[in-house]
Amino acid sequence: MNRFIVLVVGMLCLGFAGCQQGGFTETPNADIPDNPSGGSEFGNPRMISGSVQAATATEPGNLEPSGDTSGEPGVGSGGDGDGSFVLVQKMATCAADQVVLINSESQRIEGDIEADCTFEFEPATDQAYRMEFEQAGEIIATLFVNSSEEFPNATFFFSAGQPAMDLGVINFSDGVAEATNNPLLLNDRDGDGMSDGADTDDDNDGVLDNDEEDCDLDGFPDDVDNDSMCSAPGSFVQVLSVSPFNGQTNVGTLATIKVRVDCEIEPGLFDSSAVVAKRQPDNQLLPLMCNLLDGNTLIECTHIDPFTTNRTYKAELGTTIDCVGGAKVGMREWLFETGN
Ligand SMILES: [Ca+2]
Ligand SMILES: [Ca+2]
Ligand SMILES: [Ca+2]
Ligand SMILES: [Ca+2]
Repeated sequence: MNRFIVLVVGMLCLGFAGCQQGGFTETPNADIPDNPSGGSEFGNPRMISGSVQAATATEPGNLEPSGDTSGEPGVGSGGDGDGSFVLVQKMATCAADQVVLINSESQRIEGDIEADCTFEFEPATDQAYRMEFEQAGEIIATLFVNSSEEFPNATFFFSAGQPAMDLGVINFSDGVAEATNNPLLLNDRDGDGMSDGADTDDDNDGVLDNDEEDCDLDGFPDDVDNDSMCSAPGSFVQVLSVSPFNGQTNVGTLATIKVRVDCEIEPGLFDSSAVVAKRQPDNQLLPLMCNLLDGNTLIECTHIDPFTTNRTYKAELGTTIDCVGGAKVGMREWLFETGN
């Protein structure tokens, strides 16, 4: 009888996601209580779930004559009927096979996307993350959490004390992943009742979200970036953040380059070729046309010729830029990689 109870409990556990961490490779934190719900208090894991687009792949070479019901593949034969063939192997697949969360120290929390294209896992709360999607080990898209805005942002702070985060369906387009349920609307970092998506100062530190500084340009603002190597700006005004961020991969070939600065740029002194893109390693220059936006605090650069696919580019703010009142933005450079 006792054996029977042990067996039943074991079987219940196998069917219960809370007894294990699903397909995720992160070792469960020993501090997490046995209660599989984990609670929603500070530091406990919080569930993230969602699903990715389905895609259909066909496997070439699996041909058999039409009308053949024998189940045997037609090998080299034309089929002795009308000579027509049908493609027998069509595989339903998912647009991505792995979801990865990357924190500001470049640590990865990886998880499988199941055969039905869904995923769910419980990363630690009170950290900033970037979410990327991979197919066969290659990054195919980065989740952008405010892609409709002038300055797209890939990082989001994953706050404690909130219900599970269901991202809904993730759609992919040109290296950009977009969730039907935006993580910014499912987080409230400072717990003031206003979601990060509606709150203009998510961490309530008095600095507006648009003005938070990312000194190493990796997409994680300083105050959530444990790995950041900040230095004093000296006499120069800081570049606050850039897009694509330093180290971004799978960047679209027509992506605009954006630079947010900590001053109002003097439009009369602004040079529309102030930012340049150089393909690596040959330094071939791609001409950019830059304009000022957002109260002259945002430089946006477009280009008619596309970036070369699958190459590293160096973006350069190659000259100092004059601000209203006489301050100057210092020179900066950073790298990103294009996709297919
Ligand atoms: Ca808030
Ligand atoms: Ca906000
Ligand atoms: Ca703030
Ligand atoms: Ca940073």
